[in-house]
Amino acid sequence: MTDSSARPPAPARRPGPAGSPATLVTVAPTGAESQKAAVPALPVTLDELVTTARECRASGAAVIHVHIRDDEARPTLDIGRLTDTVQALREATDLIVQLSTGGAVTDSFERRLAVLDAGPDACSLTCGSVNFGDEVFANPWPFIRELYARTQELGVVPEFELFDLGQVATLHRLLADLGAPHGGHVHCDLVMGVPGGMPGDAATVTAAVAALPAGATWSATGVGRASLPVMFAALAAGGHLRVGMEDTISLARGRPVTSNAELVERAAALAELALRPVMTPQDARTMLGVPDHR
Ligand code: KMH
Ligand code: ZN
Repeated sequence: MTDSSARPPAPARRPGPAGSPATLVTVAPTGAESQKAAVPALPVTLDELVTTARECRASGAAVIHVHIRDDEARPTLDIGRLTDTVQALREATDLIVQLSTGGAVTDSFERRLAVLDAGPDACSLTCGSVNFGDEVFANPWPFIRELYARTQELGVVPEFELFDLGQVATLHRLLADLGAPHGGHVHCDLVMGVPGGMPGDAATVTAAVAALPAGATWSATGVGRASLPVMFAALAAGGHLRVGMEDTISLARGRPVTSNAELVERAAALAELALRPVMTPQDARTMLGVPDHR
């Protein structure tokens, strides 16, 4: 038997998005790092991507974060392919289509800027450079500023990707310098557990969230074995979730992911258990300030 009068007071809750406790699930199905030969379930063709998008929508995703591949399954930022991909995903689903402007570590700034010409609903926008395994994912201030200004001109809603706490400081600088994003709402994604970036644990989720701009919403993604700790911490702290084979290719030791939908289903089940069921793409559009272009 417990003495409820002896319990400490419940911690103050951060206000939920638009008064809703629902959970936004973003799927990042492909990324630029895994090889198709090593990870056969990775969607790399347009058909595979569209099938994945449909399955993930049915499993609870509201946003798709898109990297594409060429005919040899290598990462590409070919503008024609990106444009076709945006159209195909819009025709097949009502997901919010978010193109990666991060690309692969080898992509030029020019090609990364040109991604916006494919006309997506949204894009990722990383707020600083970070060691990325043995490589560097380069995002110097002038590039960040130019990319952000271009999202404002073209009416693309950015999601601010944050790989460490220094990048949160850069996000504040960006907003102070150039003002609010298209759509008027700041939404961030904490990318945790990249070798060279912030660790994927509950203490770091708490520290990063405390540093975000007032009124911002956020999701979190844990790379590799950080996936589950970050997911539990994000759900507990009122955040949203990004999952997918860009970040996670094993469900557990010796259990490779067999489809992106499997990861979305797991995220949706945990969100349901946390009494924060998944939100629809329509509700996500309202929260993020993303108009429906379809
Ligand atoms: N592939 C990484 C180098 C993004 O999509 O904006 C960068 C990345 C971030 O995946
Ligand atoms: Zn990405």
